[in-house]
Amino acid sequence: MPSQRALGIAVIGTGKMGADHVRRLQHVISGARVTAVVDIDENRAKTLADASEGCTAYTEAAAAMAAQDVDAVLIASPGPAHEAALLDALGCDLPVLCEKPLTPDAASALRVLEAEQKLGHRRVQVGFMRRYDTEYIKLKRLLDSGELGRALMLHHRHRNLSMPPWFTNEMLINDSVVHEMDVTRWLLGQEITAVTVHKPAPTSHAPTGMDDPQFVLFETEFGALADVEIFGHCGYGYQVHAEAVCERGTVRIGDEPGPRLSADGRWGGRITPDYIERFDDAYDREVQAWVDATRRGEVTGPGVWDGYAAAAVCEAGVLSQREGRRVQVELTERPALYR
Ligand code: ISE
Repeated sequence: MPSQRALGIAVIGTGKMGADHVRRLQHVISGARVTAVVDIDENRAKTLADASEGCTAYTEAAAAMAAQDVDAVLIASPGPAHEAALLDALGCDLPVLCEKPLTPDAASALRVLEAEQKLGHRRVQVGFMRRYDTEYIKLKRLLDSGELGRALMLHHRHRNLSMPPWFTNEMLINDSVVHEMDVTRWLLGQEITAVTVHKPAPTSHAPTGMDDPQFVLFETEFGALADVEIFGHCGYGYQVHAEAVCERGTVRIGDEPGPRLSADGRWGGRITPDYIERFDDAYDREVQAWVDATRRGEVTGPGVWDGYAAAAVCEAGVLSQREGRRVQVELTERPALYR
C-alpha cells in the first residue's frame, strides 16, 4: 500500500454518482487520483478517461483491479452489479468505497460479509454519506451526550423532486429509505427489528405502478420507533429532515440552511434540487476520510455489517410493501470482525 504517492483509484460505474465522484477525486480530494474508470458503456468510460490525465478506460472491473496503478476501488455502478465487483476487489485484497446499497438483498450482502471475514480484515466502507453531514453529526453527538435523555422516536422526511423514469417501487425502499435505515441504526445504536410500509392514496404525479408517497415504520431492538415519509415526486425540490424525540427535549435537523432572504413583505430561501447538491459537503468529507484512512491502512467508516443490516431491513421493507403487513427483520449473529 503506497503511503507517500497519491492513491490510484478505479471508479466503477460512470453514471450520475460515479461521474460526480471522478470530479470530486480529481478536483477536491487530496492524496488520491483517478487512474481507471470502468463502465460497460465503452464510449462513456473513454470520454471520462480522456478528460483526466493518467486515467485508463476499462469495460471490465477485474481488468482495472489488476492494473499496476490501481490501489483502491470506488464502486458506483447500480446496486445489482455491486456483489461481483465487491467479491473481485476482496479477492485482490483492495480497499473499497462502495456506494449504497451494499447489495440489493440480504443473501448477497451475506456473501460479501463472508468473503471479507475470510480475508480476515476489513476492507470495505459503504457509502452511507449522511454520517458525514454536519447536521447529522451534530445530532448524533447530542444524542450520544445524553443531554436530552433517551431517544424515544425519530421522524424522518425524505422528499425528492422527481425520480428517474427507471425508478421502481422497490427502489423507493432499497435506494432511498435505505439511508434512513442506516441513520436510524447509527443515531440510536440499535438494530431495526421490524418494518411496516403503509401506502396513502398516491399523488397524481406518481408514475403508473408506483405507490408514492409511502410511510414506513421501523421498530428497534430496545423499543424505539422511527417513521419515514418517502416521497419520490414531491415536485418542488429535495428535502431531508430528521427529528429526534427524547425524554427531555426534541431536536430537528434539515431545515433549509440559508441564506434566508427577507424582501417585498416575504421571507424565504432556496430548496436544493437534488441529493448531489444537498449532500455535496458530506460526499466530500466521506471520500476524503476514506482516502485518508486507506492511506493509513485503516477502514473507519460504515462497513459491510452496516451494509448487510440495511439490506436485511430493505428485504423486510420490500416484503411489507408487497404484502401490506408488518415484517420482522432476520439478522445473522454479528461476527467478531464487526464488533
Ligand atoms: C438516490 O439514489 C440517493 O442515494 C439519494 O441520497 C436519495 O435521496 C434518493 O432518493 C435516491 O434515489
